[in-house]
Amino acid sequence: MTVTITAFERSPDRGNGLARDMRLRWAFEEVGQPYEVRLLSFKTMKEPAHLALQPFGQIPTYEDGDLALFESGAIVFHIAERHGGLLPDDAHARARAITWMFAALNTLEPPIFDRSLVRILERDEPWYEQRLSALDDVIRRRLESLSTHLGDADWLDGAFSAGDLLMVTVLRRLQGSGMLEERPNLAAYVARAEARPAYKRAFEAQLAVFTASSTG
Ligand SMILES: N[C@@H](CCC(=O)N[C@@H](CS)C(=O)NCC(=O)O)C(=O)O
Repeated sequence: MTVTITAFERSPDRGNGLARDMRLRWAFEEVGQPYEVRLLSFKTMKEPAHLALQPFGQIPTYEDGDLALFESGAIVFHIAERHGGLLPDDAHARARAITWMFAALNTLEPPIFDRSLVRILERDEPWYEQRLSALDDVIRRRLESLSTHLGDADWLDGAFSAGDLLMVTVLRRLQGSGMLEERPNLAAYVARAEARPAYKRAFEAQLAVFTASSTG
């Protein structure tokens, strides 16, 4: 049975690969697992059938037979556990890679995602500049620490792992802000990940959805 995930019928990021289905697509491509995609409108995402799969009415979800999952990090972890290639075999190295998965989603993603939301939703508010500047300060501190950890290495801990996959999907949201470029090793880290054939296949697949929705 083929695994099915859900994604936006029309992604608000206009095919830039920032929606969280990109993480799943990339993980599937890295491990060589075929998948199908069910596209959802914003309206459909809030209806009972989807809420039964994703209690918060969001994408992505994952269905494999009678197993249904939500939360992109949990799904990437599930994919990585079921297939070789995204988590090391050595128990300690594996635990460290999982730690980086959590670091991406718990330490880096919250201020970076908040920054995106503030820029969209709070631009006309009197506190906008102050709030953006406070978030930028937090993000810069996080990036400095990450940059120091990464140093000259290609990946966060040895071979490319699910930790890198999630971290890069989070960092990509900063492209265009100038903040990644302030840390050349982080900009190179993201570029290195984006050059992976699996990443490119995943990106093209989600872009094709946006292109079809714009021309259809
Ligand atoms: N923590 C969740 C976040 C899911 C999420 O925010 N999904 C976004 C798309 S990337 C969404 O569905 N937004 C529409 C909405 O919240 O109504 C995950 O990682 O899966």
